[in-house]
Amino acid sequence: IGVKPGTGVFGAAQAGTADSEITVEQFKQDYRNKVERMYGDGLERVSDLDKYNALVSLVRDYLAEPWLNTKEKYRRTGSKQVYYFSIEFLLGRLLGSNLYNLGLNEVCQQALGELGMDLRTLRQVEEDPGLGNGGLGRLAACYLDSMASLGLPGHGMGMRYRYGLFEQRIVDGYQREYADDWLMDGFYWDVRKPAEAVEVRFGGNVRIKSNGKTQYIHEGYETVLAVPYDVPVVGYRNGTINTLRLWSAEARLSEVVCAPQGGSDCQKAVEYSQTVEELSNILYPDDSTYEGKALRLKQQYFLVSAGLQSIIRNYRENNGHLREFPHKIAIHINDTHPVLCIPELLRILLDEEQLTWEEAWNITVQTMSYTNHTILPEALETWPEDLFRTVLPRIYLIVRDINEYYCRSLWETYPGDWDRISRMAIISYNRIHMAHLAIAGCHSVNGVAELHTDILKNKIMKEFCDFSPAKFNNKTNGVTQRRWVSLCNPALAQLITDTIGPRWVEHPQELAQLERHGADTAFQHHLLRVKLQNKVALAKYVKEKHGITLDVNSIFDSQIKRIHAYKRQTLNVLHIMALYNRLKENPLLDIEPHTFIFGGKAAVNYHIAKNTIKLINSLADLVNNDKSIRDKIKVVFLENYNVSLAELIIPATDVSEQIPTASYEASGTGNMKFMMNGAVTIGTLDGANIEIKQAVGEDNIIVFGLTAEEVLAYYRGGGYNPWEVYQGNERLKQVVDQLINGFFPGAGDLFRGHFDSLLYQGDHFFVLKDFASYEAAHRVLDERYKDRPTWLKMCSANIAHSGRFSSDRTFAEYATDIWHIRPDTLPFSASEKQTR
Ligand code: GPU
Repeated sequence: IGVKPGTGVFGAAQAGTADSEITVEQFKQDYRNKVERMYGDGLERVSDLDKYNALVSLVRDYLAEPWLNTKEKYRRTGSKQVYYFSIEFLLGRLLGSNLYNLGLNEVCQQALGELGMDLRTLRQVEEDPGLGNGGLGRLAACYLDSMASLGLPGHGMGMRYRYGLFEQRIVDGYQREYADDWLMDGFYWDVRKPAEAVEVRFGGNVRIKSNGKTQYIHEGYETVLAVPYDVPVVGYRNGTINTLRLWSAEARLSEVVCAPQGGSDCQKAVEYSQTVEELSNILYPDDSTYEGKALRLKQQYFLVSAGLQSIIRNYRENNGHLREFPHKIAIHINDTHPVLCIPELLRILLDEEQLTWEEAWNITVQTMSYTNHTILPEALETWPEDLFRTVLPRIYLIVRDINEYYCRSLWETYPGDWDRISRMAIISYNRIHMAHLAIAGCHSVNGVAELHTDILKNKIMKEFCDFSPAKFNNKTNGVTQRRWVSLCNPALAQLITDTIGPRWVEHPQELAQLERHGADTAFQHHLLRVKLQNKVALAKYVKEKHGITLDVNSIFDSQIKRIHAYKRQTLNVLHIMALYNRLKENPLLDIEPHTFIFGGKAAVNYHIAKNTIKLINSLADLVNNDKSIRDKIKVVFLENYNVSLAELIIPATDVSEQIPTASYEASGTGNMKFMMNGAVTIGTLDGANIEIKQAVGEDNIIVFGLTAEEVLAYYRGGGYNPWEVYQGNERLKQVVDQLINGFFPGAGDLFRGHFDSLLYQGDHFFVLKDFASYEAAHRVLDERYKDRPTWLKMCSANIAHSGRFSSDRTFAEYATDIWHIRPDTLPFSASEKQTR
């Protein structure tokens, strides 16, 4: 099959479509025509935005045929379809990744070059669709890429928020939030499908009608129109184009305007449409916490109901009885946010299909699977029963029935054990426990890294696991090497391909071949050059955006992620302060120059996290302007961290900071992206860090700090005494005191909250406890860095062993273990794929 790099082939004979090739000449012509037809003007006279839009539109034209063919093929073969429901999809920019996956990157680059344009510039015109907060949303996006690239019939169901995650600006060191108006200039990737809109019902009441058979009549409800927008999800050079369906809330205005007798009531109609559209207006900007707001519950039901109705409508068009449903459809619930899929499917099967409870329940459980992403108690969603009943009266009754059914089955195993049953119940103390609902209603429950799954099984969900051990399993997260190496670090991708050939892009486990080259001087030399080039690019950005000059020969040490107490940005800060103090005491101190890079957003109401941002910026001001330390250290906080910024920072980083309090970070995925780009991790034994250590071996990662077991043992014993640690470590005492003693000019009592949490509130996240060990780990790191050949060997080992952290691996595991998609129902068998 003619997949020749550089010729722009996006054909897919293996998927049964015609092979088609776009030459540079063809591309140029198509593009000129496109611009002229869209804007009625010549290429020379339109803006960059117009050029970008025209390019997207052209790419859309090119992928129309394989998109249609993929849909037809799924219909024809009747293969089982997977729907991944997620309240967040953090896609990042799509132009680059779509061109790359279509195999059109080089053609497009060359064609635009010949037209006097630059693809990179146009790629930067694109707004980041920020339809997610962080790890959970980005994971969903990586999975979409892998499903399509593996040729799996897997689709996304999500929300088309009018405003994405807020834009962060730093004003005087503080975070300020601005609306993310990402749709302002239009979004040309998706297709609005008004004909496929469905109605979602809220409020009202349920009347029970009994004539032989009980019927539930939902009345007096309010209807919201759910309109789908389909985004193509392009597989890597395999002709597969899956669909991400994003739902938007709209009002049926015509009905309102016409309703009142004696003239229209436009004012009311407008108000009404605003309240309806509020539903899909904003993404809740919280990470790993939830706010019990009615609007959020409505959003969750809106997504679930719209998504399920459209799946069932489509199923009915192509299949027979709903009894076969679990053989044809798998529904995956990404954390508890879409867990109402369970009662909603039951509602359809019971009320609309008139199935018996047993039948409906079995179909539901066989169809549904659930991933848990955190053990943080504040993230485990529960809803007040009253609110739930008011907003979703019919669903409430169904959840009550599920609760009764589940509790009865618990009773059979644990007769008389009321305590246990009330702890495990779905409804207890007037609250509805969404995780319990998920466990009861799914055939599979998985954690996202081995340690995390162990903690679920042995602690957080122990009683559920004792009751139904077969449901519980682990699926360690992964990230797509296409976006996170090929696209964001093309120089590294080229070096890898030059060294071991191109197969690693589709078979990332082949990266292991790099191991042999790790000690090779020529390879090391190239690796160093690639890193330097990426550092230069980042330094250029930092200079332009923040006016700070970075030393590209310094160690780039990055901690980029949401700001959260458990992720311990504060530990990083205290260590930098201590380093700074040492330099002040001894300006001749022989240390490697360091650049400490931070980025991340804090939830809008998370005050201490917002103050951590101010703390980092205060430290940056102090350090960067102190001539006496002769630029040995620099600190930068990069504003508005998002997917695109990550694509710039990660390839330029030497040291990856993964330092959460052990047991708290379910997996982490940034750790994997850094590793693939040859950064060395300094980290705690938490989440996937543990598996990274297993993969690279202990010489190629620097670990420190308490283990999860130790942390949990301290909690059982009522915590630890931070004062002892503080009194016993001079350097640590100094930096902790500096939080409040005027060290930061003009800060006054700003950082008193941090100080108090460390000393007076028991240092819940063991920052002081882990400090000495963290400092020691940093010294080891510096030693290794000084010995450049050793360091470069460590970097290569990280790249070489990153294959198992590809989301392709994760997804193949989900497909076989959870969704039971057999290889023979795949569009092409594993062996065929090998021989392509
Ligand atoms: N995570 Br719950 C989020 O990003 N947001 C959430 O609301 C919840 C979890 C993260 C975990 O914190 C992180 O450890 C994990 O790697 C990621 O989900 C994907 O599983």
